[in-house]
Amino acid sequence: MYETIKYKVESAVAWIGLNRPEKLNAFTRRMNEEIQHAVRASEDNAEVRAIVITGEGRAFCAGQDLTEVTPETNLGDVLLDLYGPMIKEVANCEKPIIAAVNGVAAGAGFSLALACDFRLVSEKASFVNAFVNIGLIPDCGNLYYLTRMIGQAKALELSLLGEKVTAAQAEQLGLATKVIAAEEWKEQVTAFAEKVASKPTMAIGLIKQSLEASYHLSFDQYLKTEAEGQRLAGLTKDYKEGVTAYLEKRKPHFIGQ
Ligand code: LHQ
Repeated sequence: MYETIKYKVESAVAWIGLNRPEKLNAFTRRMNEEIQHAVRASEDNAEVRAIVITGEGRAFCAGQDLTEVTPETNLGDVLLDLYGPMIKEVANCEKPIIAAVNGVAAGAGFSLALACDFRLVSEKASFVNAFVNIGLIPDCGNLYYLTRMIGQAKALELSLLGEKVTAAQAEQLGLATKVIAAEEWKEQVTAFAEKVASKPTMAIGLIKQSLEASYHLSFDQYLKTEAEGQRLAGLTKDYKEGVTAYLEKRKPHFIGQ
């Protein structure tokens, strides 16, 4: 069914592989829609408790396929109609999403990685805020995330210069959850994803919502939101299991409910 991505679910992990390797997995309309669809399908599938987005071949994603835009393309409309819904699907996903950045992530490909909850970064990978190199501005929430993650000065530096940031630099900046050696890539990404998938999935969704809410609310409003989140977390089976396991001095076995 998918033409531009690979999709599979294995051991509670949904794997989304951007699959246009000859074009460094650059976004087409179709790929954009398929990512959105696959994230939604993963969200709706109770079996899935973690999602990994990665790239086939040597790149993660080179951003918009520049052979697909014409001078007549209204870029604002493309963002509102196509990229916005895709990036919101990722950003608002209640399940944990991991960007497994296997190679270069440029332009909207960088933004996609930023919208995920974790960035596992291959030592061969790099990030390029390439927009300025073609006379555009960072999009798909890029600056929203970048300023929060690495601060205004560095966010501006990356955005105004459009230069390659290596995996080691990304780690120093705080962009990388972990940098992984090329020969250990597959097994470490799988182990990390399965670890995340074994956590209390409902609590993870509520933690993500709570953190996002903190940016928009007064402290008083935030405390109310937090209390509601905790009320819901307290109703889950995983909470009961967590406390029981703690008292019984054993490792909890969470089921994501
Ligand atoms: C590509 C691309 C590409 C097509 C490599 N398109 N072919 C959203 C709304 C609507 C419109 C506007 O934009 C946006 C958001 C955006 O994402 S704008 C930013 C778009 N992306 C870029 O500007 C990045 C352009 N690419 C690069 O800067 C480099 O290719 C990177 C840094 C990604 C990789 O560099 P290298 O590793 O040196 O590879 P390369 O440059 O040799 O690329 C390999 C091939 O892939 C090459 O084709 P060829 O036929 O010569 O082998 C490139 O033309 C092609 N390619 N990116 N975005």
